[in-house]
Amino acid sequence: MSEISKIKAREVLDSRGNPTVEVDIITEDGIFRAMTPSGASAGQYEALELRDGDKSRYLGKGTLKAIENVNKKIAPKLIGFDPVAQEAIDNIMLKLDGTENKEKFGANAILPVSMAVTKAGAASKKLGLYQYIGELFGVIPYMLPVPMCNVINGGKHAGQENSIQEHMLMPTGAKNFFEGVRMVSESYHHLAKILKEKFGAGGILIGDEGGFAPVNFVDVSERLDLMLKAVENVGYDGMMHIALDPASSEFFYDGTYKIGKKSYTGGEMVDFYVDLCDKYPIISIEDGLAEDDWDFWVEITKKLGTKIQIVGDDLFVTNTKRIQKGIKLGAANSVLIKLNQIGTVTETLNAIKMAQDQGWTAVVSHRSGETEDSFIADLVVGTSAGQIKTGAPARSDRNAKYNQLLRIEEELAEDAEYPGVDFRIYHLA
Ligand code: 2PG
Ligand code: MG
Repeated sequence: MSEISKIKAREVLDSRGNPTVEVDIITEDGIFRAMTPSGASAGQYEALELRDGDKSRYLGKGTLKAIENVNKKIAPKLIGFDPVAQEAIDNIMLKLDGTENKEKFGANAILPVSMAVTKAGAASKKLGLYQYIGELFGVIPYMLPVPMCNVINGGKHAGQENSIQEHMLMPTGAKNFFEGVRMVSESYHHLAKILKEKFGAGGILIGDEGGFAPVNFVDVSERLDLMLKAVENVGYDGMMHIALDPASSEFFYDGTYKIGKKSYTGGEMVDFYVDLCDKYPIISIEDGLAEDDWDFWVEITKKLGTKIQIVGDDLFVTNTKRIQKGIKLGAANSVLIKLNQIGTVTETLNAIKMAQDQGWTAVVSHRSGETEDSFIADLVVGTSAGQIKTGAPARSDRNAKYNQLLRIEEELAEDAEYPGVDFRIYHLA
C-alpha cells in the first residue's frame, strides 16, 4: 500500500500561453504530476473552469483561486489516502465541491488531482498508466487508436468566425499505429507544400491544434479537396478517411447556422452533410448540429448514422446524464470524451462505459489549449476506445500524445491491436 503524503498545485502555462493548473502528488513511489487542458469552443454544459477574473493578471484568466482550492481545501482531505482508491477519492472531491457543475472548486482544480491520483495509483501497483486504467476500467486486450489528425484548422482555433473548425485525416488503411502516424505526418507535409504554392507564406500559418489555417480559406469543399490532393500526392489514396468537427454551436444564431456568407436551417445543415458525405470519404462528423438542437441531431443520425459516425461533443460534454438522453432519443452514435468537460477520471470512465455498453463509440480527445501531459494517450488504450483526436502531427503539446502512443504500441508488441477502418465494429452491441 502506498500513501498520499503531499498534494501541491501551481500555475503553469498551456499551449496557448494561458495559465492552467498543474498538480503534484507525492507518495513513497515518487512525484506524480498532471495538468489540466482548456477548451476555446467549450460547450455551455461543461463543468466549470474556474478563472480568477482579475484583469490585472493574464487578462482575467489566472488560476490562483483554483490552485488555492487544491492546496487549501482538497489537499488536507486526501492526505493519507491510498492512491489506488480512485473512485473513493473522486467521490470525496465531488462531495466537498457539492455542486452539479463543480463551480465551487472548479473542474480545473479537481481534474488534475484526479489524474495525478491515477498516475500515483499506477505506480503503486507497478503498472504502466494504460495498464492501470485498463484495470480500473476492466478492458483487456488493449487497442491502439486510429488518430483523428486535424490538418486544417478553422473557426475559433484559427481566429475565424462562422467556419468549420476541424478537418481531420484518419489513417484507416494503416496496418498499425506506427504506420498511421507516418501516413498522417507525410500527408501533413505534402499539404504544406500545396498550401504554400497556393497562398505563399500565409498558407502555412497554423491554428491552435497545429493544423494549417490560411487566411480567407474557408470553403469546406476546397479544404477537403486540397487535403485529398495531399493524400494522393503522397500515395495514400483510398487509405485515409476524413473526419469533421464543425463545432457548429459556434456558428449557430437563434435557430440559424452560418458558414461563411451562407445561412442554413437545421434541416439544411443535415442536407449539407449528406451531400458532403456523398462527395468525400467522410467517416465521422462531430457536433454537426448545435448543443441544444436535439431534433436535428436525431435527423442527422437517422440519415447518416448507419453510414458514418455521429459524434456528440458539446452535446454530451462527457456527462452521463446527457449521454443517456442522447441514447434515448437516438441523437448520435458516438461520444467525444474530454476529461475536463466533466472533471474526474471516474466520471470520464463511466461516460466511456455508457457509450460502449450501448454499442456506441467513444473518441478520446484533447482540448485546443493543451499541455505536455499525455494522459489521454494512456486513457485511450486503457479503455480500448479505438480513436483519439489529438490535433495535427505538429507541436509538442499534440505530439506528446502521438509519441506516448508510439511507446505504448512498442511495449505491447504483438499484443497491440489497431482497428483501422473497423473502429466502429468493435463496439457494436
Ligand atoms: C473540440 C475541441 C478540441 P475545444 O471542439 O472538439 O478539438 O476544441 O477544446 O476548443 O473545445
Ligand atoms: Mg468538438
